[in-house]
Amino acid sequence: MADSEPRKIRNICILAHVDHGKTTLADHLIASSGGGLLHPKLAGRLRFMDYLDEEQRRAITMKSSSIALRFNDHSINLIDSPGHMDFCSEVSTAARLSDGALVLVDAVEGVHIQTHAVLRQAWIEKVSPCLVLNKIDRLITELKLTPMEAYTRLLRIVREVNGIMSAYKSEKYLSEVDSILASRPSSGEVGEESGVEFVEDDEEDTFQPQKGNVVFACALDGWGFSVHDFAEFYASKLGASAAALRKALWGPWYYDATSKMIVGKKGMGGGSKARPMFVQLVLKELWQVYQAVETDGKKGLLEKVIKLFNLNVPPRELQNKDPKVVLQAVMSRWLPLSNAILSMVVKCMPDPITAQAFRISRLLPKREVLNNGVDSNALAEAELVRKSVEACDSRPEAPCVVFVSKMFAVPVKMLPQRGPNGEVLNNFADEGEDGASGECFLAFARIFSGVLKAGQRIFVLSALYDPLKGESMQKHIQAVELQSLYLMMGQGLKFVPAAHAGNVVAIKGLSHHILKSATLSSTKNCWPFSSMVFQVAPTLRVAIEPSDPADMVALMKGLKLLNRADPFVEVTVSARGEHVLAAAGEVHLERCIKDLKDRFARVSLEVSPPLVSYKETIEGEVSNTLENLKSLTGSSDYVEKTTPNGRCVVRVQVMKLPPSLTKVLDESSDLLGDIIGDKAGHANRSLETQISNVAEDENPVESLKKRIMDAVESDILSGNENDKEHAEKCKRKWLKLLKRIWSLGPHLIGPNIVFTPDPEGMSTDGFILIHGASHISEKLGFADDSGPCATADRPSSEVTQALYFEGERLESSVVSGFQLASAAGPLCDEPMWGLAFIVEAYISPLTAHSDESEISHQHSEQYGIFTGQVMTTVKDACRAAVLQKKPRLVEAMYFGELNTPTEYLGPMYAVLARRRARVLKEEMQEGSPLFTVHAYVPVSESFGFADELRRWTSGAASALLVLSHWEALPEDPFFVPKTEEEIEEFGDGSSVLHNTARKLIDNVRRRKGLPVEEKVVQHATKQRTLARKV
Ligand SMILES: Nc1nc2c(ncn2[C@@H]2O[C@H](COP(=O)(O)OP(=O)(O)OP(=O)(O)O)[C@@H](O)[C@H]2O)c(=O)[nH]1
Ligand SMILES: [Mg+2]
Repeated sequence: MADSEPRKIRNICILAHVDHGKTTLADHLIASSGGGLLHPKLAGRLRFMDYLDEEQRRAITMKSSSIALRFNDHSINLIDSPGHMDFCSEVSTAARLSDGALVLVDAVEGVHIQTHAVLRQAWIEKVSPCLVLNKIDRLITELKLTPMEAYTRLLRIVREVNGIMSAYKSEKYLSEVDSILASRPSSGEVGEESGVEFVEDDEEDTFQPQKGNVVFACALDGWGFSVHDFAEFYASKLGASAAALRKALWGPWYYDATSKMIVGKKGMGGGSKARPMFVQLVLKELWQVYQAVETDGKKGLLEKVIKLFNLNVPPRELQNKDPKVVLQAVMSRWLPLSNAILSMVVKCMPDPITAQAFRISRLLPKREVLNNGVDSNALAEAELVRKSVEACDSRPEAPCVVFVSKMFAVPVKMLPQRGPNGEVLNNFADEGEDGASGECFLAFARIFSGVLKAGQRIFVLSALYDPLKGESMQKHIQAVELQSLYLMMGQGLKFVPAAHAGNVVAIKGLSHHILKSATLSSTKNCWPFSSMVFQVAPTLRVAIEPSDPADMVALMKGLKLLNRADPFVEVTVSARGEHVLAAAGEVHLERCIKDLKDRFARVSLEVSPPLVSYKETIEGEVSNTLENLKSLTGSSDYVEKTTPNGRCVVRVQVMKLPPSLTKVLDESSDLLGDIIGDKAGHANRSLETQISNVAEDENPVESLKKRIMDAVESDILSGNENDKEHAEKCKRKWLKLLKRIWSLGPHLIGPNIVFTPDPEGMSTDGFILIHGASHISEKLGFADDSGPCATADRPSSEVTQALYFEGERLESSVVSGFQLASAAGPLCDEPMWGLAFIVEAYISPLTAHSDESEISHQHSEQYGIFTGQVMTTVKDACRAAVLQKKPRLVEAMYFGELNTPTEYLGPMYAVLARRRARVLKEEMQEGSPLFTVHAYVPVSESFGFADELRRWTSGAASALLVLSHWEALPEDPFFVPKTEEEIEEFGDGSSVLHNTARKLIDNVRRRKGLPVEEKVVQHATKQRTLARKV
């Protein structure tokens, strides 16, 4: 099978929203064309492709897997994919290996959020889609629609899906989410451009039933048809041309029985109750069969249909007492599902040769190479390789190019034990640690050019490989000898000695060379395929440890295997030494843990509650910038701390940065790292790709400076719309401040700033001020030459000079103190967010009452310690300053899109309210009974959200969450009710339950082992009450 002629191959995947019937459909295709793997009687119930226990138990697909089918003389590699959000990375891996996609839509549920996502994925990967409108039976039996109503509904779904496709085509697509999250309004230019394209591309719908690329199906009962199937039938029956019927069986066309003509609406005459041909000739017949089976008295109708369509149904099946069996017996013979689907696949989907010519620009985009200094032979060969991928050259002498879209684990015992000639294969060889764990890793791959053979030597190229860079690329290329090749039959594997271009296979022998995905090539002179696009990032993090510490090694090994087996999991070790597992969502996480426990680590585990990150900030009246600035530069409002040896006094003031500035700093951390880290050459290169709105020739430093200025200015303007003078004053003050940026934190690039102290606040009483240096301002281009010169006013006495010298050396301690503080705030040791500090550190000379030699000894000894003292004191002072200025907790927010039928709106709002969600907008979806609600949901409240929503709405509501932004909780974590009203409203402060911020902080502190103030004894009465209840 693996050596079919490329023109006779189709590589396809099934994509859809969760539960729209992908795996059920696959069952029918396997039953009819899978070479006896599945008995037709079990089709639709077995869910053959869901072979993992967890998939069967939960009844959802969790991974994409492939099966080779045979239809007429065609080989069809079918990949079933999961529809659940958590596994959307598997959709990317499936789409990459396919040329065509069957996009399913449940006729009752209509287009859902994952339908959008999979259409987008297909579009990005240049996969040709066909539409399957599934679960048509539900329109008859559940919604009890008339054929006409059903037609209107189907029409609307087809239109909607076409609308989505045309939006992608015109590149005008900006999802709701994107537009809300986009920080900058799109410029007029872009709008105009796409407007032009939009007009151009309005031409043709992607999905047109009359073209045969839409199938109407009921995967459960095993039937389906395209309008072409009916056209053939009616052509002979009505004596019309099949071609005319194909066009007229969808859309506003009517059959005039008297004149035997196909006419438009007008031709039917006003007032007539005419129905479009699709309703009259197609849907009506279907409805009749369903009704005939349901109501005993109408058996005659059934016979009429059997006769009309000349069906051969065994009487035994017709007499069955179960109406479902009768229905399936008739329908699957009348309109066999697999026939309808597979003929559409063969007819409307491209073979690998056609497809690769079209997909090449996505798979291997053309590289612009400047022809100077590169190895021209290498370049020429790489071009040739690209050409042979484009042509899907399957000759043995063509370069062999393969793409591996994921690695997956199978138990070793599942591998075929015997080769094609009956020889026993040694499956344990060369698998090392994997062999010992009973798991073997296979690559899920497609051959794009040449012939791949078992035992062949091949190069594994990582995504960063560049054939023109020679020696420096060594770490991105490895030479490997492949072991075996298999044809995938769902869970089963069939040994094949070789496979030609255009086929999908599993490869053994790459487990130690590929982690997630890679390109394989028989020559070094080949560019790696472009990376796949994933819809979400793994964001749900938990810490994992073995229940028995002795099992640590097993756990680490297990994590390594899991990381390899799952394309989307991330395993890291946190700063505190915990093993952190990141998954895409709760269902994904649960499966990972189960896999770890049962397959990869085989030890019992402890899993922490999800680790949620927070930030810490202060409450700041953003609108009152000038006041803020005054409080920062005025000298009264500071926290003062002294080092233990009394030689250094630290005064710290803190203020909240304008939110827009915080955002710019946060978003530009990579860029700042490049600028600050002095990696100038590198910076220039990486910047253009980072910030898309930077014009090519614009200096990235300049543009960042401008963004910072714009952020500050917009903030000033929004706060002082009416007071120009005030605004000017603020701006001048800010400009001055921006010349004094000493450092950013945490990690030197975070969204917090420490400014150098005001040089005018001068040294007194023998104490001198550590000036600091505005390094960052200089690097960002803010400082100018006229800035204050710190050395100008230096007194010249020897002692003071030594002191100045010491002060300069202590500057780094001050910065380190600030770094420590900004990395761990006072509330719960989480990083600070959007704060500006001014640190004034004064040092005094050593008191000279000992003799000289002792001083110098003491001096040097204490100096070592002194830097540490200064650092700690600065850190403590910064943290204390934050505590004094109304500290607030900042939490991450999801943007959520929820869909629900109107009747469940109430329960859905209840769930949202319990989760502290903020509703942004709600609207009725046009032409459907669904309501769409947009809301912000705190990440900390999102765990179990989907489950709760499902429970409360009987599964009718669905939600999609994407990470959006950081937001400060307005609540004061230290709020204690004082006035009578407050006590009445919030209690006497004995319970922290009302205080969400406090609760969250305490949770983090407990997790980190920090002291938590729990008023256990203080409120003993409360405890007694509790005790009595128990
Ligand atoms: N009424 C009706 N139910 C169907 C039809 N097709 C599938 N179902 C049911 O829909 C449910 C989901 O079917 P699956 O095939 O598992 O759906 P899926 O798209 O593979 O789901 P995921 O892989 O988890 O995304 C099952 O209970 C099926 O029996 C249909 O045509 N009509
Ligand atoms: Mg499925």
